[in-house]
Amino acid sequence: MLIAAVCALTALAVPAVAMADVEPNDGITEAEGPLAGGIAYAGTVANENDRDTYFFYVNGQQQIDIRVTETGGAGCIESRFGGPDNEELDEDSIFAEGESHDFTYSTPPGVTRFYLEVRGRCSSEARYAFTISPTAAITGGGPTLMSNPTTEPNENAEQAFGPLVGGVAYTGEIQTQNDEDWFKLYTAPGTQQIDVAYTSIGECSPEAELKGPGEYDDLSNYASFDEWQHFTATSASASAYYVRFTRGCVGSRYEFVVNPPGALTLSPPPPPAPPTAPVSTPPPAKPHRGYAIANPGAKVEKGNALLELMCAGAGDCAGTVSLVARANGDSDAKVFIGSGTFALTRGTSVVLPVAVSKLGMGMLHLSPLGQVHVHLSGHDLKGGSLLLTATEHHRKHRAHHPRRRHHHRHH
Ligand SMILES: [Ca+2]
Ligand SMILES: [Ca+2]
Ligand SMILES: [Ca+2]
Repeated sequence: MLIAAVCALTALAVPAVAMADVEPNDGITEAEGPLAGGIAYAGTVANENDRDTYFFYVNGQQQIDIRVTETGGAGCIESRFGGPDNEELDEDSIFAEGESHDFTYSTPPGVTRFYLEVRGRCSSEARYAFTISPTAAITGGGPTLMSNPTTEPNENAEQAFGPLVGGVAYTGEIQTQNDEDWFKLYTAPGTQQIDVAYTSIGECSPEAELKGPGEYDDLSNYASFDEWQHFTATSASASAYYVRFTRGCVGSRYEFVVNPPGALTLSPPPPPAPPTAPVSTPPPAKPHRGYAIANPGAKVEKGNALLELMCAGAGDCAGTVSLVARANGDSDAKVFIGSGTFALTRGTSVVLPVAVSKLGMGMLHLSPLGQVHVHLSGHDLKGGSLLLTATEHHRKHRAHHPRRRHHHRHH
């Protein structure tokens, strides 16, 4: 028991020591990790051109401390603490010989990735060590992805490299002043959320673009050096997307990853379906409340008119029909101008004489079941025969608008 207690005390007081700094680890696309908590990592920067990049994952809301110590080399290091995309959270560029600096941070809920970078400041070698605590706050997570070089030519959509696989890191380079690097990816059927993470590896950044299937889907931005940026898009159905890198300067390199893997497929989207004829499923029979005269320029006059009814629905049609008019200038007052009864089997038609006793714009009222096509004709009609078509209530506005025009003409 005593031995166990002593061991536990020793484990607390003296953290395990691990050699880190396995080159290449220069930047986020080569970052070393994921690191563990409570371990003293040690490394060396060769000169001012060397930087060592590490990453680790924190589980949940924690108050973490990353203590970086200069351990040899006349204070020739600087260090930087980065967030999930290596955006800078804090930096310390002043390390005296043997000095330590603590990066402290309250982490958000969930599992979050953080980066730590140590850079050389002198032409000579410098050594450092660092420890992340508390130990229990640090959790596991995905490794740095292997970079997959892409091939030329890929100058346009037809030549685009791909289809890309999700969760794979692709790299490329702008090799000439007019080099364009195109990549294509296919989204899986259904609604898919895609994320394109991209970064510039060199100091000279190319422009990145995500081109979607829609006219306004294109996103573009300059890639940032050693920092992940993202394009996010919602694909409503299986579609082709393109990622393009252009501009920048000759020699600018980039890396990008599309996620999640399940949102992508290697199968191209089906060709756009030809316009399909409206499906002829007959609507259920329902009472027709009213029909407006479609031709607003025509007008019923006094006398006998002929009303042709065709039973065009799925079933038989029967009932009574009244032709009413709306009094001049008062859209609510209705004046009865004629009526008839009918009984039709499906697909047949009948012509009913309608006595027109009042003038006005026609409004046909039916009280039957069944879908009825109505045709009104006769020598007493001005402007020829009237085709009366079914008008639902929500189309009122359309039926009224021409009437206003009509009235204006007569004022
Ligand atoms: Ca390095
Ligand atoms: Ca290229
Ligand atoms: Ca190219």
